[in-house]
Amino acid sequence: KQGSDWWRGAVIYQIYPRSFMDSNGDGIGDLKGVTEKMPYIASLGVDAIWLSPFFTSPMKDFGYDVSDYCDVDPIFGQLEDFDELIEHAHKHNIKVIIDQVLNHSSDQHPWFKESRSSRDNDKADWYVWADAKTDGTVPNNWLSVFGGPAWHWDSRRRQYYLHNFLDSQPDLNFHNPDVVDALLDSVRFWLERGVDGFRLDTANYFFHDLELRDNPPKQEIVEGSIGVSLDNPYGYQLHLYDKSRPENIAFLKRLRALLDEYPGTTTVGEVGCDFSLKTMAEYTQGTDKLHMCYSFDLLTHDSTMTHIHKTMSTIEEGLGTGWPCWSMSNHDVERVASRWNHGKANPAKSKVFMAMLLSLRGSVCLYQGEELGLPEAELTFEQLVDPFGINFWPEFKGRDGCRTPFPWTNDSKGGFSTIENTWLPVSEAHLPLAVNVQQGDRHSVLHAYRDFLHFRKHHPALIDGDIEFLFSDDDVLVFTRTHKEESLIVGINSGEQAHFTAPLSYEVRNIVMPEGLKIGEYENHKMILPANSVYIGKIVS
Ligand code: TEU
Ligand code: CA
Repeated sequence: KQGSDWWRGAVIYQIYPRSFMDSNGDGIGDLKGVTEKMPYIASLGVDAIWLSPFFTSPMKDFGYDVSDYCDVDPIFGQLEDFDELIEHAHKHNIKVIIDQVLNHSSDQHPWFKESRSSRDNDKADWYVWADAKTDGTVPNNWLSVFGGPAWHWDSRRRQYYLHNFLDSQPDLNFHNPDVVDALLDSVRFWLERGVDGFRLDTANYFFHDLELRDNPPKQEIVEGSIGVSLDNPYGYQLHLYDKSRPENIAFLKRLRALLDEYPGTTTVGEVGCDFSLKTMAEYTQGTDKLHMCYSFDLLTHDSTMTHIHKTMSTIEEGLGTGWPCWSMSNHDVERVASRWNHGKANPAKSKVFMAMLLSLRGSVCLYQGEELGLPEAELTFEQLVDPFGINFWPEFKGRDGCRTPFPWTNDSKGGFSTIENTWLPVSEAHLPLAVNVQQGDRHSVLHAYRDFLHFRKHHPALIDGDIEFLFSDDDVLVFTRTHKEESLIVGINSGEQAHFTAPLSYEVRNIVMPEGLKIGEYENHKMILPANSVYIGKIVS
C-alpha cells in the first residue's frame, strides 16, 4: 500500500536490536547488524520495522531508560549507522518506526541530574517531586509496574520523585510546558533524520493527577492482566489517577500536529493498564491524535477464540474512525508459541494463529522470531538480567525468555554473533528452528508467514475491510471482511475438526489460498475445518 495512509493495515516487524544481529562480535546485537539483515526482513514481505530503543542509555531497562534522546548508544553504533539503516530500509521499501520513551528518562539524564540537585534549579519541576506525608511516608498509594511504591526518596532534595517503572526511570512532569517542548524537539530531531514514525512507549502514562489522589481498590480482578499476581498489589488497584489522564489528549494533539508536518509518518501508541480498549479508541479517533494504538489484550491473555471475538467486538463498538494495531508477541511478554501452546512449539498452531492475526481488522506487529514459531527460551534464575523478572521470580519469570538472540543458523552460536558469551544465551531449543533450517523446508512456519503476507497484499479486504463476526467458540472463529473491491469469509480453527454452517444468503467461491497452511473446505453453505486449519473464500453474493 502506497500513500500517506500506508500504515492502515500495515504489518510492522519489531526488532529488538540487542538480540537481532551482532556485527562486531561483542555479543550484543547492533544497528549495523540490522542493516546487514535488511534483505531477510524484506523477504518476509512486511511493510515496516519498529526498532526497540537504541538511544544512549545506562541500560538498566535495556534502553527503555534514555540518557540522551538524540544520540545512539555506543553499544548499538553511532548516528551514521542509523542513517545507513534508514537508507537501506527505504531502498527495500521498508518504513522505519522508532521507539520513543517519553514518559520517563534515565536518572543519568542531565535533566534529572539537574532536577535532583536542589529544589530551585531551572529544571526543579521537570520531574514529579512531592513532599513526604507528615509521618515521612510516601505521598500516596501509587505503585510501580516493576514492584513496590512508585515513589523514591531523594536525600538531597528531601522529597520523593515518581517512577512508574524502576527508580532509575524517573517520570518526566508533562504538566510542565518546557518538558513537553523539549520532548517534542527530540521527536522532531528523528523526523528530520527521516524516520517514518514512532512507537510510543506507555502512551497513556504521560500525565498524573496534580492532586496526587490515591487510586481506589479494584472491584474486579481481570485475570491475566499486567501486574496481577498474589504478591503484587499493582493489579488490585484501579489506576484512575496515575494513568490515562484527560490532560494527555491535548499533548497527543500537539504531537500529531508535529507529525503532520512530515506527511506519511505514523504513530503506534502502547496502551496498558486499565480501560485500555476504551483508551485505544479515544486516542485514535479522528485525525488529530494518534494513528494507531495497541493494548495487551492479545499479548497476555488466553488464546480462546471466544476471547479474541470478545476483544474485537468491544473495540469495534467503540472505535468509530479509530484504528487498532494487534500483536501476539513482543519484548515484554512470553512468546505466543509457548503462551498459547502450553509451553511447547507447535508449527501447525503457530500457522493458524498467524492467519488469524493477519486476517483481523487492524495493523499488525510481528515480533522477531514469531515468523519462526520460536517458543519462549528457558532460563535459570542465574541467567536472568531483566530487573522485572529478577524481582518477581519464580512466580513470574520476566522478559529475558523472549529476548534471547535470534537464531540465524543451527550451529552452536546460532549465527547471531562470533562469540560464545552473548548477552543472553542462544536458546538450544531454537537451533532446530533457525532461519537456515526453515529456509530449506517448504512446510516451515517461516514459509507460511511469507506466503500469507504475500497473499494478504493481494486482498484489500484483509488489509482495511470492515469486519463482522459470524461465530466463535473456544477453538473456532468465523468472520467476514468487506471492502469495496471484495468480500471474504474467514474461518479459523485452532482445535480438532469442526464445521460451520453459513447463512443461506452467502454464496462463496474458493480462492487460491497461501501454501503451507492446512486448508478447510466450503460446500453447500458448510465450512469444514480440519484440525488446525484455515479457510478463506470469496463471498460472491
Ligand atoms: O512497557 C510498559 C508496560 O506496561 C510493560 O512494562 C509491561 O507491563 C511489562 O513489560 C510486563 O509485561 C514499556 C516497554 O515496552 C517495556 O519494555 C519497558 O520496560 C517499559 O515500558 C518502561 O519503559
Ligand atoms: Ca555488537
